[in-house]
Amino acid sequence: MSKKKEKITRRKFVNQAAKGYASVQLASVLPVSLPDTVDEGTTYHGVCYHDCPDSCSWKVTVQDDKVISFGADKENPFTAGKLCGKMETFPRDITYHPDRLLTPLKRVGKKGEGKFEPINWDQAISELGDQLKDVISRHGSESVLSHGYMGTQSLVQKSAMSSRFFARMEASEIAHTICGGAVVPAIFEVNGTSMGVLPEDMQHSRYIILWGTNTKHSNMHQWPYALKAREAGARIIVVDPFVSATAEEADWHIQPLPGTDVALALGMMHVIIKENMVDQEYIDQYTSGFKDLKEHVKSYDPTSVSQICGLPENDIIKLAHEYATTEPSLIRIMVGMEHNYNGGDGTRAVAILPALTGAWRKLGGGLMHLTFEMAGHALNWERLEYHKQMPTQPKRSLNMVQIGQILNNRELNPAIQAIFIFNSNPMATTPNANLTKRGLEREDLLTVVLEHFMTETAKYADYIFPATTQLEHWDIADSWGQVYVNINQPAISPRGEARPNSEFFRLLAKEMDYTEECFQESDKDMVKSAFDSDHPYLEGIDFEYMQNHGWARYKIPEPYLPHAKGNFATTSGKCEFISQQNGLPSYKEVVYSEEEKINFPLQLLTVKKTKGFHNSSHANVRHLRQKEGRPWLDIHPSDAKARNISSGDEVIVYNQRGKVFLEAKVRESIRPGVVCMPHGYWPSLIKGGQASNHLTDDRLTDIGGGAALQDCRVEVEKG
Ligand SMILES: Nc1nc2c(c(=O)[nH]1)N[C@H]1C(S)=C(S)[C@@H](COP(=O)(O)OP(=O)(O)OC[C@H]3O[C@@H](n4cnc5c(=O)[nH]c(N)nc54)[C@H](O)[C@@H]3O)O[C@H]1N2
Ligand SMILES: Nc1nc2c(c(=O)[nH]1)N[C@H]1C(S)=C(S)[C@@H](COP(=O)(O)OP(=O)(O)OC[C@H]3O[C@@H](n4cnc5c(=O)[nH]c(N)nc54)[C@H](O)[C@@H]3O)O[C@H]1N2
Ligand code: SF4
Ligand SMILES: [Mo]
Repeated sequence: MSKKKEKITRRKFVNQAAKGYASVQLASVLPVSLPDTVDEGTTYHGVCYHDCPDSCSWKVTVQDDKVISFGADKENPFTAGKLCGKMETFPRDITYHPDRLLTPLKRVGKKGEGKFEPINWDQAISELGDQLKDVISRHGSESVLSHGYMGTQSLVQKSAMSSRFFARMEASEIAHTICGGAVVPAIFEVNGTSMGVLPEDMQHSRYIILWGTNTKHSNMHQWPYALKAREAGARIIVVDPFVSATAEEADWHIQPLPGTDVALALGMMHVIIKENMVDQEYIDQYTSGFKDLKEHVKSYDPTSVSQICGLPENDIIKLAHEYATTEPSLIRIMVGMEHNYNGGDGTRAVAILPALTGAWRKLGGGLMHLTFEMAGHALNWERLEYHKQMPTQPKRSLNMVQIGQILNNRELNPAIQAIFIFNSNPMATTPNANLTKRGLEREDLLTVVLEHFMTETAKYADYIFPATTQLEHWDIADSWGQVYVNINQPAISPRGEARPNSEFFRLLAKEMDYTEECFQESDKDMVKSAFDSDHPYLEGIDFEYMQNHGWARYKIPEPYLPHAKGNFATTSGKCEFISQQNGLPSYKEVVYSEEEKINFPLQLLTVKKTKGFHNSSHANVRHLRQKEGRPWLDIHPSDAKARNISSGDEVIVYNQRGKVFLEAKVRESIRPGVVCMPHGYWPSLIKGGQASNHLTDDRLTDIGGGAALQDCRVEVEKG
């Protein structure tokens, strides 16, 4: 395979190591001893594959097909010389993990029992092809469900080949709703786009509200821009029902009850409009629906909002004042705020605020959300999403939040008879896991999993195929949190018999007699074709440039002031306060059954707050798990006292769906009536075998069919 190589001499290696580039050297990367000297190696460009806004660039140096150094690409300004803690040791922790799956496996025990025997690729693909043909002939192609998600968000291994395969088959596809399912459509209803203030322009802001996002932790390369702004006089406000790592560092932490953001934003509007702190000219020229909004927010007075949100009235008034009178003001949202029944309307209400005050006029002012549309414009999607041009298409889309219901629903027409799970671990990451388990236990369900590890989900497979990691395959990464594009060059040969997801689908396509040319395209060619684009964002950037540099920042005209003069991407071209589909945003009480209200009085938040895990990824890495310690429950002293619970006690958190054993941490960081546990621990690696999503409900958000994960009621008892 011809890879663009940068020869590295020993001197150069030592120099780079000294500069900190070679942040992880051989001894800590490989389970073998360190040779005395490193004479030379070959350095490759790569990019982090995680579903993370930062999409960091890395460099990896290889000698004799072994990784000898790995670390952040020092030259990428956004990566800023540092990968996060969990990724610094990625080669050792994931690629060379002793438990890595290195051969295809076939189930020999009962479903879920975890008993498998190795099988060779040819045999496994041949058996699978036969079984799949049988399923399709008896139940139709829509009885096959493709359940791929964002375990890698790099485009080739995420979906470029698999989408062709499932389009050709006319299978059912899974709707990707669990992350961004509510915030994205909601923001589009208001602004017609998710694009707003560029990440780097946060440094120009003077009032930054980090609204339901744990920047320091989930978007750590954004945090320095907040600090830069603070050095220049900005205040940093965090709106979060929990004292997150970011809230701890905020100038002001506003701690509303979960799911009440919509009321808080409407309450701010009430004050802003009543006290005439609006930018009337901006409103008149660039927005629609103000008259109705003005009427609507009259009922969201500080007294009423204070009761909904559980906040002092004065805080609501003060926040409205500070926000409306400090320029430029910026609201940063990501995903944290969407995971409740009011998630969509909360997003819409927050998105209206910058238009009301005209914050969009100044650099660093407005809303900062997701940046995926940059790549959407720049790259050649006709090639990347080739499946969209195929004459056959997936016919049915099913909501991943309710995978448990889907697998158990025999009334579906047709019911699901075969499922392909790749880049995802639904037993750990989707709600109501015990229901999913029941579905995956069905003897008549053909389950195929492509994985690096024997996850809780993989245990239920009939066939498991070992997948390559980011060090072993080609790929390309767009980003949803910054404005760089990266390529990923394979640096080492695949370990064992691991193969890229794309190769699995190529082989199976052949077995299924899918003879179309698109199944011949190589991964490298797919990467290449993505840069076959004449969009101005990619001016001077082609595949060759990417081979040499690894990454590129889109050529965005600056200063980037997307809505200084309106220019919204809605059908009216205006910021739409009233959505055509959903009217004005409003607060809705979450409906629980009487039984739930009585038996399960506490609201449980399951939050991605472990530094060492990425969703459920890395939670099987011993040193990271040791750092995180036992999974725990934050509980307020008043709730703990009522249950005779002290810090350090084992507690059982339970509801009608599941039961989880945790260690109590009694602290004020959580509000009375709310408890919080980390999300990400592998159920199989903690006591009792159940984790966060064994408790969560699979109810949907108000907009977009997202996951209302945080609307979850539990009771807690001493264990
Ligand atoms: N270290 C690490 N980084 C990650 C991830 C990871 O697992 N680990 N996951 C990545 C992924 S997939 C994503 S989507 C992003 C998500 O990153 P964020 O958008 O920051 O979302 P979360 O981390 O889910 O939640 C952020 C905060 O929202 C708060 N929150 C919960 N409910 C509410 C509410 O009703 N209102 C408000 N205002 N706040 C609420 C939580 O307490 C939490 O502190 O992070 C990415 N980065
Ligand atoms: N309770 C609760 N649940 C949540 C959340 C929460 O905050 N609370 N957050 C939600 C959010 S925002 C998200 S994005 C989802 C994430 O949900 P998932 O996408 O299921 O995330 P991961 O747990 O990281 O699982 C990804 C799997 O992909 C595998 N993988 C990685 N790279 C590859 C590859 O190249 N090939 C193959 N075949 N496999 C690969 C990894 O080994 C891992 O097991 O979880 C959601 N679930
Ligand atoms: S998980 Fe996020 S912060 Fe960590 S290396 Fe990957 S992209 Fe960077
Ligand atoms: Mo996510």
